[in-house]
Amino acid sequence: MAYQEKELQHISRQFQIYGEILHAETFKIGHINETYSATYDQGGTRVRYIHQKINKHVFKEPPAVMKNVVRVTRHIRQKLEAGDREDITRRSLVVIPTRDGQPFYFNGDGEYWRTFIFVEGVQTFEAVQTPKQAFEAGRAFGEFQHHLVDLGGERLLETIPDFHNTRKRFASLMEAVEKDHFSRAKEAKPEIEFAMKHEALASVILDGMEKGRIPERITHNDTKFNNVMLDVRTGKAMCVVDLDTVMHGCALYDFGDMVRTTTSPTLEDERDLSKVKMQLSMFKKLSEGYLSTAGQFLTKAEKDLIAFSGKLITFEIGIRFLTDFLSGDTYFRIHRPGHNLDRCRTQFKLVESIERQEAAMQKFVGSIQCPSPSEPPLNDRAAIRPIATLQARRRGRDLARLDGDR
Ligand code: GN1
Ligand code: MG
Repeated sequence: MAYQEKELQHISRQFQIYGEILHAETFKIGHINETYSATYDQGGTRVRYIHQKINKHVFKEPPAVMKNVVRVTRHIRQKLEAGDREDITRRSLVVIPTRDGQPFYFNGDGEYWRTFIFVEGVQTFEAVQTPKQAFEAGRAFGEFQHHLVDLGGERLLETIPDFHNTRKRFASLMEAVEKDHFSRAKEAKPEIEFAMKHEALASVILDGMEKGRIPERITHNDTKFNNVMLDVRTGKAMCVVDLDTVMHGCALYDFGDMVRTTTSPTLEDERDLSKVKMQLSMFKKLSEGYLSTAGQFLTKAEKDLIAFSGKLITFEIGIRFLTDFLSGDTYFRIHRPGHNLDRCRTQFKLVESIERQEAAMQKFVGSIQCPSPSEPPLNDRAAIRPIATLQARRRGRDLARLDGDR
């Protein structure tokens, strides 16, 4: 990753930002895109924006990615406005268009850049620290899915084909093992065996969807815990980010990735495997949070596979890391030799831990009371009162104050 100050200044001038750039720094170190935060002087006030270079090797059609992102963020914004929510630009990403009205800038080097409002007063974490954070992550992604249940218009574009097609992911692994271009298969023998032993997992949800038992929905598809921004002051989830893979999928894939990234106290590349475990206390809060918002639209078939989904997605990401290790580390950015193999080992250890506790996890989910479809999610009840009611209440308060003054 190379931050080129001159280049960034040039990029920044292409967007509808009314200010002068003061400085910029590398922001989030994800595995895929390059992200910078930049500070501007705007009429004497400092404001920040996010500039991001889209990884065009991973996202073959960046304009399609941005088309989806604009549709999704606009839809969510309308929902928040209709609900009279406060702090709307901290609750959903806002895409800043270029000076000619495009949601991205395509520079002469064939790179695609985009800009978002910088959400202030929030933080993200690589690993969960408290059960409350797990609850918030679940609630936020459940609300995200809920907002998109009625997204109208044409189908969202598939930004990465077969992204969560676990059968194809498994087939790619087998191909990489067979080719073994980098002679690394011997180093990963136990992991390859583990994957082969668990092959049957790959078909469970796909079969359910193919047979129409599990519905297709609009989902986030990359619900890592570090993609939820938490308010610094209250600890409440404000905004979910990283919307490049929002497309049609299965709600359970999103929940599964939350289990993968919120229930173990470790990072995704922890080398001390004795520390890697699915903590039931975290899972309980995560699923309560998720069902407080998603519980009103999920079907029984989906709810029945909630614990399983954690095992499946952890397995899926594990085989993706393993495939990349065997193929020469071309997809996920690595920071040391063997990094993808370490990441794979951590995932498989977590799969085993989930496996041992799956029955208890599912039993707990069965005991959670979900909100009924007509009922707004628990945390939102006050916030989504009709505007007229809120205005009447405010008027009432003002009158009471006047009465007191008399
Ligand atoms: C990638 O870049 P990041 O961290 O948001 C990947 C996810 C994986 C994740 C594993 C487009 O996400 O699918 O789950 O790494 N994103 C893409 O950490 O492949
Ligand atoms: Mg991502």
